[in-house]
Amino acid sequence: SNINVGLTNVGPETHPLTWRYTKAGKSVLTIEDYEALEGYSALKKAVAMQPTDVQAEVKASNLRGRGGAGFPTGVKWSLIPMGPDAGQKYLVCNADEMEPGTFKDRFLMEELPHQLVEAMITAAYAIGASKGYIFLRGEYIIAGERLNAAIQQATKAGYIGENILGSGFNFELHVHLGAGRYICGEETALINCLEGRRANPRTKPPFPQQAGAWGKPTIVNNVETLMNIPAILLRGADWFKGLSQGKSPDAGTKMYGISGRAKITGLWELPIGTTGRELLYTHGGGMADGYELSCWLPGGASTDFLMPEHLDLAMDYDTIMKAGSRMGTALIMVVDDKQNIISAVRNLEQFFARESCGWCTPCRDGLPWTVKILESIEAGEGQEGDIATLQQLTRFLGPGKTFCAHAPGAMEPLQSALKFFPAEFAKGIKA
Ligand code: L3W
Repeated sequence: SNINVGLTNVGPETHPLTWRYTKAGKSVLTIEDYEALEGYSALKKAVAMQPTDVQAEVKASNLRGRGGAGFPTGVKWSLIPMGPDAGQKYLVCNADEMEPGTFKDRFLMEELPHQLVEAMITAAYAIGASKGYIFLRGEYIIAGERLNAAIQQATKAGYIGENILGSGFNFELHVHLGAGRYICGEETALINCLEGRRANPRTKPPFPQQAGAWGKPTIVNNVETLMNIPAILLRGADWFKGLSQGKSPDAGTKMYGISGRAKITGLWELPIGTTGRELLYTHGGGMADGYELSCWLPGGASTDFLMPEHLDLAMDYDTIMKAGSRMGTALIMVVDDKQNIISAVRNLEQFFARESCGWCTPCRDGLPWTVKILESIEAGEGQEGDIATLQQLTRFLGPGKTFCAHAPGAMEPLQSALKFFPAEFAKGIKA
């Protein structure tokens, strides 16, 4: 992998996600190498427990979804019907990582494919799902090859298939390649795509836990979320809760990252609650020489910009929410003082406009309109009233006005840029 990973001296007691990679000093691709590093021991422990007890341990750990929304994983699992009459259920891993500036799941899958496979078998046991799918971004060729190889090895070793480890539990696992659409990362669009339908989001409720893939109860979890499960089972919920820092109840560690003009860009597994300043200055070495920080996106393109004065906030879900943004994927994008903020926002909105599925009118028509206005402001050709129109669009495309979170997410960088950089927008209006 060409992803720069800043890991030193980490171990299983502090780094549930990446310690095997550091310990091995390289990717852990074969089942032998993985088993030599406690691999599949969490699954062995889990199948000796009642599925609902596995669920209870995950709920007690306070693990929250790492795809961006931070929904409590144990709560999500507890909404799936259990018992002998529950019928067919599915476990789906959302590996359609396409959030701009986000490359954590790619690293985890490429370097530690067995950890995701073990996590999925364990999670499937806990929720009683006999079929699992890894919905993988189509461009993630290496991850696909390594996951398929890991699934083959795990099947040969008896961890996948019939009567796993004598527990009576049966499970099959498949990698399903996406075709390169951002909207497939929205869980209901993902489910439609998996079924071979057009990837439009579905209305919620019903949530997938009640009616997901092929109308059956389905749990959709992000790659990073799932890859915490083996360590939670091996070391316990209290240990996991003790890994985070800061005041929030958020538990565990997080893959944090940096892109943009920092000295060092890449990925770090750090305690949840690490500040933006520690991330950027201690791990990223600060801004590149000759550049100053203008603003930053805390977690992908669909979050609100924060300013340098927000760097001392703990990067956890609630603290960043209170500051007016969202932690999202926690891979920050830094914008420097030489970058035209209008061009940066136009670039993001072009991405969102291109990736709209076109299902609902505000998103399909509102995003290209947003881009058109931003292009004219960028060119210094903005008309009187354009800024007010952009403000209005942030409301018309905001939460509750569209079928899914795509357009509201797209409005986050725009609304915050309008708030923090009014003079830059005004400069683009023709006198
Ligand atoms: C049962 C309820 N379940 C919510 C479940 C829901 C879903 C999860 C989150 O994603 C995020 C955004 C960006 N009963 C429930 C319930 N759930 N209420 O919880 O749901 P929600 O609606 O909060 O968020 P969402 O619409 O699923 C939006 C992030 O996704 N994003 C892109 C991320 C991209 C990547 C990537 O490329 N790796 O992660 C774009 O917006 O951060 O927070 O499972 O069913 N009452």
